[in-house]
Amino acid sequence: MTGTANGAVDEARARVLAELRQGERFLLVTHENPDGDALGSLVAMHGVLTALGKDSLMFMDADEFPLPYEYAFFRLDNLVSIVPDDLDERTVVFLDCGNIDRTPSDLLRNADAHIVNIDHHHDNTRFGTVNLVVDAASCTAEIVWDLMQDLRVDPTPEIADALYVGLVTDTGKFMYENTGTRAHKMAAALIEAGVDVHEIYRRLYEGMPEPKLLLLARALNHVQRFDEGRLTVTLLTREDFLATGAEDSFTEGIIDHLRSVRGTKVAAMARELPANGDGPRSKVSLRATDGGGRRLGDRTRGRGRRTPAGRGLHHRHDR
Ligand SMILES: [Mn+2]
Repeated sequence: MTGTANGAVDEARARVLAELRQGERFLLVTHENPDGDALGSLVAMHGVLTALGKDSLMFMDADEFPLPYEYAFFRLDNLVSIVPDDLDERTVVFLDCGNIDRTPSDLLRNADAHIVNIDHHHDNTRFGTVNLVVDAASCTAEIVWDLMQDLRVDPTPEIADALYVGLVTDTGKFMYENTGTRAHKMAAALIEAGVDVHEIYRRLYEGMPEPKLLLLARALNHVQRFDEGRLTVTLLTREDFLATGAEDSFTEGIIDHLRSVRGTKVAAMARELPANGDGPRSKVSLRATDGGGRRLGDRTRGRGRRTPAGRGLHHRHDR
């Protein structure tokens, strides 16, 4: 990547550029429960490949829909929820996905696919045929932005908006420790390309459904503190979701309230997930406050559908 002394990254970057230039057909993939950077990188890369005249399809599992309300504005033309028959002939581009187990489709996981893995998680398992893992990047959108310069693709309004969503969400509105001059320079360039900053803010952070507020109220009501306040914890049961009408994705951001309480070293939120055929399931999210609120991990417990060990541990900047 420009400005780094890391030869391995530079080499990977050159290989990825060659893959993007030479490939004709692509399938773009991101992690399950996609966040702003996942969706933003996906949509932006799709725009870039389309601008280059390539055949690009975005893949997302049907279970991901409806998307969380804050991301519902993304236009997802050319999105498929079934892995296409010509997978063997497509270059599969993974974006913002630290571990192939975070892919909802078993087919993608098991196939002998030709994979280009573009990510910023430091513990990315490098599962691709080519791996461009830039842990100095604030978000995957920043890596896409960097590649675009060499591919000589100008940001369309749609690409610019998508990149900006990735940038603003993964940097905590430019406040997490991963925010450097590069993030701000990218923001400036995107604003020059036409991003309406306040409009994006409104889409992402206003228009909260009332059930989300009610769920937050319950979560705050259930707060407990342990070890002289070093551990701040809350719990949400199925009853809390049913009574408020909240969806699971409405838990997003609750843990930040716990983390910000003075004296807290670790914040934790446990929640019950809807039972499936295999019985009750729950999930615990953890954040540490040193290092700007590092994500320690999310664990799903029970015999649920997706329970690979350590799931979520690979997301230092995933917030
Ligand atoms: Mn990310």
